[in-house]
Amino acid sequence: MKGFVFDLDGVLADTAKYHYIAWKRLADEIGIQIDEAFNEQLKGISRQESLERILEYGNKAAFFSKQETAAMAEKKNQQYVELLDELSPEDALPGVREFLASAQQYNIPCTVASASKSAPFILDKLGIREYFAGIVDPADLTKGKPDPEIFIKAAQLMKLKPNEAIGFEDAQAGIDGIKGCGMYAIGLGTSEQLIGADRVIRDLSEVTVEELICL
Ligand code: G16
Ligand code: MG
Repeated sequence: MKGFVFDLDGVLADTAKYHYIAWKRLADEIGIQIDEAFNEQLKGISRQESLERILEYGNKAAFFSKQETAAMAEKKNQQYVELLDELSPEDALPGVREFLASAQQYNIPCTVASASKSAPFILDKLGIREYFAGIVDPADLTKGKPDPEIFIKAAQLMKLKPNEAIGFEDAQAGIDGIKGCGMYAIGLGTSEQLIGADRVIRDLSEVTVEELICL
């Protein structure tokens, strides 16, 4: 294995809680009740598609125009970005910094495959952006996760074929995308939640660069 591809939310940092707070505020305003169980379905899913899922869940999709939903998505994002201001280097999940520093020592490139348009800002806040050879721009994608496109692009940024890299993901949509291009998938979570992952771990402190490059 010659490179690592990282999802952001749920792998490098727990930003899902901020997405949830911002979506819940918006959903409350339009009279839709969402809870944390529903929020699981939004992990790894783009902003626009997340909003569509919320509106469908509340049977309100037909009530809003394209302009209105665009304004709602923008409002949610403003709230989300305000909440991100709290992020600091201590918010990197367990093992993240150590793993990235070790990959750098072994000269193994790392890239980010996140659906979030705020990925560069978050990596700066966490103080880990310097470890990445590239970040896939979700604006360049024709399809979001579970389509493999984002993971193929992440491998290309390292000049690798997908099957020469390992992808880390916490969402089923992401595992499906990784496996859809023949990449080795490490899921962060439990094997009941992450069907099809080649290996499941709790967090990055459970693996070493040394063992993974030998796969
Ligand atoms: C993350 C989150 C999703 C979010 C998406 C887009 O994906 O898991 O809940 O909707 O990014 O974020 P933004 O609205 O900031 O563009 P990932 O791929 O990092 O897990
Ligand atoms: Mg994720």
